[in-house]
Amino acid sequence: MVDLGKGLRNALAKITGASIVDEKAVKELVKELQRVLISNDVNVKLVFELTKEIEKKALDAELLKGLSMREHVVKVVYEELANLLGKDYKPELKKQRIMVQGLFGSGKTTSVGKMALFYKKKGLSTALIACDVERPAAYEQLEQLSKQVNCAFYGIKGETDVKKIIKYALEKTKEDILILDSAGRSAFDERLTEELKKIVDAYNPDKKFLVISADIGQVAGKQAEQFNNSVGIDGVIITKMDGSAKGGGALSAVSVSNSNIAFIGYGEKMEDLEPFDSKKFVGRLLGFPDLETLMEKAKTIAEEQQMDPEKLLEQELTLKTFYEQLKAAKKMGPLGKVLGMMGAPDVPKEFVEQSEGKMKKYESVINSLTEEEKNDYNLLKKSSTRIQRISKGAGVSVEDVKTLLREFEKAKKMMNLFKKNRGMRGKIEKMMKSGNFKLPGM
Ligand SMILES: Nc1nc2c(ncn2[C@@H]2O[C@H](COP(=O)(O)OP(=O)(O)OP(=O)(O)O)[C@@H](O)[C@H]2O)c(=O)[nH]1
Ligand SMILES: [Mg+2]
Repeated sequence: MVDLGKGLRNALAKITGASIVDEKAVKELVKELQRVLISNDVNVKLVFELTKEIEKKALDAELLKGLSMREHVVKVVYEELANLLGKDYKPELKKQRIMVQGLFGSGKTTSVGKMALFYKKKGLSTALIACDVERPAAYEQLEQLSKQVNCAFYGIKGETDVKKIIKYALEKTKEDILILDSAGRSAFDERLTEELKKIVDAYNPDKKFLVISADIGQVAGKQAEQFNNSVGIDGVIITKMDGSAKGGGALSAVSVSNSNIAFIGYGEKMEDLEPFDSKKFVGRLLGFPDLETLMEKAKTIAEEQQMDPEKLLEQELTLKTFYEQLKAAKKMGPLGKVLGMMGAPDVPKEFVEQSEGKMKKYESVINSLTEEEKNDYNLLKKSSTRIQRISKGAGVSVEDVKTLLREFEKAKKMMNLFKKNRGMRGKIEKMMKSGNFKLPGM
């Protein structure tokens, strides 16, 4: 089974890599998306509705508005996926009472600790209340977590009456955010409903969150309904989104069950929790955290830097303009994301880091050049004294300077070749217009 994010990125890479984006390419993309989503446990009916919508909008020229066909298609996929996942959650930063409910091992206690840390980081005082009166070591587990995130803790060891514990906690607490941990069950039943009702009566919570583990997939929708019909829920926390191929199923099922996703847990550490933000979530799945911003940037930078192939080819390539072009690419954000957007999925981390490091070195080298040298590369070509001087001035090795010069030479040769060879020029222009070109040496 393909990992959801990777599958989606690969599907999109086909579009960004296609020489022309037409109806056929869109249909192929749609087919691929269906395959990826279904193999990731998303409801089949939902998948077909979604992909129908994507196909319709992708082929609707009216929506193009200043984007290339390629950008437009990527944007449609991104927006429709975000739509599928439902509303965002914006946690209110004010005094409130929160409680969690859910089945055994769904991640309730962990999520309680994570939320405490989340609100603490926002500057609110937080306290945990131990109301899991079923599991023997539940009290100690929560107390331990409270120490770990450094917040208040209320509980009565050995007490089995949740009302007594809540009364005690409410009398003592002065904190802004109260978060109550409750007991799980192996399955939803009457006894659990009774216990939850007692808690709700005594505690009068502002937020009742249901905690569901992502690895149960589409069953998540049914669970959300069951709990909602019991004491009601104000949102769902989906845990274990890390390393679960069924995550897509859980997410989509919850959002169509009329429940909103409140938080996503994606690891065992206390930091691994985020309020649900559908666009951010999809952006991350697709490999670019903020696709809209990135697209905006890519567009304005292309305009600013005249990355129009015609103009690029007219411009004399000097060390200075070469660096300007590299910088333009860098401005778009971490290289990995830019390359991702240009159709290279899952760029290896080492490659990205190396290139970022290389850019810093290039920058120092360029800054150590005289104006003369910037405009006339031949001055450097055979002068080892100049190269020595630059290496010292830039604080990089002689080899680094030579590498930059080699790459520049390559770029220059390439440019000259394009200018001479009309056929080749046509090809490269197409490639550049498609946004699918590589900068030399990167
Ligand atoms: N990988 C991963 N593990 C998680 C996540 N959330 C919780 N866990 C792990 O899941 C296990 C169960 O978590 P708990 O928080 O104890 O679950 P619970 O719902 O309180 O369980 P009971 O109290 O027994 O009903 C623990 O080993 C947690 O570390 C998550 O987002 N990602
Ligand atoms: Mg627990």
